Amino acid sequence: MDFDFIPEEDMQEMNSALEDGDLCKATERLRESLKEIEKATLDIAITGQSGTGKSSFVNAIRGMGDEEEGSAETGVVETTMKPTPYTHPQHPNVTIWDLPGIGTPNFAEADYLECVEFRRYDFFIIISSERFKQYDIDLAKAIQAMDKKFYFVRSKVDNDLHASQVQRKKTYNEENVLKEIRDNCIKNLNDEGIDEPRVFLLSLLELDKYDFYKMQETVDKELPTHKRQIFLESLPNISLPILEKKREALRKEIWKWSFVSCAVAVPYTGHKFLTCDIAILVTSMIRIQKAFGLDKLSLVKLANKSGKDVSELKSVVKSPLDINKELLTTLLARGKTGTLKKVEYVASFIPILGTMTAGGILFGTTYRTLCDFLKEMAEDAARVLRKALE
Ligand SMILES: Nc1nc2c(ncn2[C@@H]2O[C@H](COP(=O)(O)OP(=O)(O)O)[C@@H](O)[C@H]2O)c(=O)[nH]1
Ligand SMILES: [Mg+2]
Repeated sequence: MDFDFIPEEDMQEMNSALEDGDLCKATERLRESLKEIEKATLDIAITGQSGTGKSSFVNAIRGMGDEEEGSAETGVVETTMKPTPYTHPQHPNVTIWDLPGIGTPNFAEADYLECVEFRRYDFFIIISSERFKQYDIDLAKAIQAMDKKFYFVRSKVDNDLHASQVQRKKTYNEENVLKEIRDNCIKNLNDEGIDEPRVFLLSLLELDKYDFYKMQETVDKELPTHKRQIFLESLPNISLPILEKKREALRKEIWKWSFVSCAVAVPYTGHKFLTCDIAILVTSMIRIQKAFGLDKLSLVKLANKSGKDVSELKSVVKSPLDINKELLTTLLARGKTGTLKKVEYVASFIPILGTMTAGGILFGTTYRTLCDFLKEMAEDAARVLRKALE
């Protein structure tokens, strides 16, 4: 997408935010909504019986390898009685909880949800590596009764596919095998009284395959608005469609960041002294960088996980790794030189900002600078992903 214009969707949102023509009120409202998004927390509960892949899921969803420090230990017999929280390394507001299997002998089924303090979770993921058992089904029903959301994950489908490949050398068809597994799971859950269960087939060793994208879309749709952003930003950068999805979600925030950062300047305008609130913009750029896994910590983690040297990954990153005031000032200055760009021209006619053309132009420059930055980051992220998979 080319960012030399402001999309209709943004224009409409902007116009409705500014409807009553009061710049201060509009800015305040935007600030509040940005703050709400920033403060949003996400607590995801992973449950299911021992050995099904819960710990593997916890690691995969946080973009971590099983051997990495701070990862959930996999392949061990369950001994935990208590939910174990795993904070997302780059997004501390996101916590994945590895819950003890409901089938572990120490756990009295009836008390399970109370013991794990079910209220704290935004949604539950119930994992099984075979057919869903009575425990899973009872648990799903209990969660439903508590008015909480849950999704079924059928893990280890890579094993099923492999087995089927060996058994049916001539007639093997991946799509058919997956459909068979999916239909079986759904029928099994239907028979037990769960209507329209959401079942996603995954391999926790290759999270980007099979139903992960579909699962992410479903969860995204069902989350409250202020939690969607953090959910999308924290998804592991494992495939191009996920990167594209993040880019789209972040793009929608850009006009808000630009507006809030520029609004401080408008009342005091006088073309010469017009500046925007740099801190807000630096924070949003850091957020973009983190979402795409291009901060130093994420790159080191990815290097470890993919067995590449971090310098190799960095070699395909074209944008600067250090985001600070100086960088932003340079980018804004670069954006300001030359003739008025279409985006600035359009922005200078945004009613409330357009009353002071300079405010409009400043907004336009900021908006375009962030859009360009986002575009470059998204492209870098795609190159890094390709390199890591090489
Ligand atoms: N092939 C394959 N193995 C898996 C998958 N998920 C987990 N495993 C393996 O199954 C074993 C148990 O996984 P773990 O995450 O410890 O299960 P937990 O007991 O539910 O936490 C480990 O050896 C994992 O590597 C998967 O999707 N595919
Ligand atoms: Mg475990």
